[in-house]
Amino acid sequence: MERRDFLKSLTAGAAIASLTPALSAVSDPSAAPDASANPKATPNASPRANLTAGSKASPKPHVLFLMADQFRWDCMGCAGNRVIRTPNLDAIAHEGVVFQNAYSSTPTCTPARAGLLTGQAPWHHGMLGYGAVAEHYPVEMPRCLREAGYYTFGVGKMHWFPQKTLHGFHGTLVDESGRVESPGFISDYRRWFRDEAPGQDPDATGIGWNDYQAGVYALDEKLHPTVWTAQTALEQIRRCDPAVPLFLKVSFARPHSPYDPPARFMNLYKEEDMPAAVVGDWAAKYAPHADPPPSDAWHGDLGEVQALKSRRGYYGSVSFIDEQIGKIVQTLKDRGMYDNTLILFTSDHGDMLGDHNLWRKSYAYESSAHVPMLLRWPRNMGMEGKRGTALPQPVELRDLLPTFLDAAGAPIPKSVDGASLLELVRGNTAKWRPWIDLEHAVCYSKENHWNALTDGRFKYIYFALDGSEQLFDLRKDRGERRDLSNDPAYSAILKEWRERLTRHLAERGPSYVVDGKLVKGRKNMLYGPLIPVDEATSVR
Ligand SMILES: [Ca+2]
Repeated sequence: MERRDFLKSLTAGAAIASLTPALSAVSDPSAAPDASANPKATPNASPRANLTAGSKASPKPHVLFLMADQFRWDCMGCAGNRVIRTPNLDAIAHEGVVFQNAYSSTPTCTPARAGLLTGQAPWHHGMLGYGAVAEHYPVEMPRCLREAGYYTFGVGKMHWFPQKTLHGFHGTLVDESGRVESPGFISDYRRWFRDEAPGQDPDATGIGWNDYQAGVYALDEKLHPTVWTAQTALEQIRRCDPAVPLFLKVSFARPHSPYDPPARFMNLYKEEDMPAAVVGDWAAKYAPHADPPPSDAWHGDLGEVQALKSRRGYYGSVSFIDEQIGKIVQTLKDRGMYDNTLILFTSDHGDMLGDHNLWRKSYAYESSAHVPMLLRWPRNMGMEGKRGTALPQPVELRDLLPTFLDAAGAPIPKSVDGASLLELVRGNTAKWRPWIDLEHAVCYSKENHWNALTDGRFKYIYFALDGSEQLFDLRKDRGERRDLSNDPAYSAILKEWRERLTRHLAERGPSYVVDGKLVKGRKNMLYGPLIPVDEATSVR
């Protein structure tokens, strides 16, 4: 199968059952917003907003922000993948749009989440690689929605520091995948697990947080963090006041490893049906590995069979999340809120899964930096003719905050670099950015330190250590099998993109650009000068 045959994707929508909107809002006087989704869990909550129930329907659309961690752009039926089963994500695409060229500018967890929080480009929010998200930014997504009159709640993986930071949410219930980075921190999921399954080990499956191995979840699936995240979210929907606009962020910690779906999802797939890893004509240098390879290897040709095994567990994890997203959407319908809800689905980055002999993320390549992006808007916004279509413009995580504020009818702060995706749905494409910037500070190895640009047609990558370059023609070669940087037929295109990157980086000064040329061998910079400094803790 040509799994990257993306442009034909939305014909898959023909198989999707039509979604009948609920016509009347349910008024439930006992359903006032309540931060405590689970009676056994204590939400990380700041003082409650003064929420006054008015008419039955919220005057502003509810916003459901769905994200998953390390979710590849091509692992959805609506992205043209003929193997994976994602009927609920496909239904969102059928009712909305797929952004065909959506990227995470800095494709690891924390800098990607800084872009989501602030609506800014990496240089402007200040995280150029995998560091710690600042405790406060002048403009933050949950705070902006709260100030726009929303009840704001976050569920699942935030990956913020300190780990109970709210960034303006009225409350959160978090699952931090076992990470303990703040003194005494216990995630709400782990606290719940301890009460729900006393004496059991939440990590009993035995696969690490960055491992390439896959395995069936060892415990009852109702204990799995994917179920906990969805259940906690839908309890918020059941308890909320539909008259008050709701901003609900639901952030799944999977399909990030461990690739540990329950057996019924692992058994949806066979190894022989999995797409093989794609290996470019330039990628042999990443094939060698220690023997045996470390369980969390970032590179290495671990064999065709291992790539298929990893993919089977990953695909099972994706379909498991898809099922749970279906339950969240159904709860919105049951409460009569669906018709008036904007839904956005994305991820912080992808997962190489052995492509180009690489694993995990932080690379400029499609499997790592290209992310899924689906947007479904409420009925009363119109634009019916755009539903079920795909849009080619380059979009990025910085565009989410202005999209939500646009839907809320709230002003977009001047500091925001992103733009509302609804403008593209409206057909206002003339002023959209022609390309998007990507980058990552040193990660795993000093060679993995790069800047890149792409418009979804071409991708240019500049490696800071030695000044080497790569150029890919994504229209002909979405798998990035052939590096064209030394092909004379592409020399003018290469020069054009190099000059674009030079202009883009000029604002950063002589550590990046000297005499109109990109600096080779520049020093690694994890935080830029614009990162907010937390005076209380002197972090950074
Ligand atoms: Ca991540």
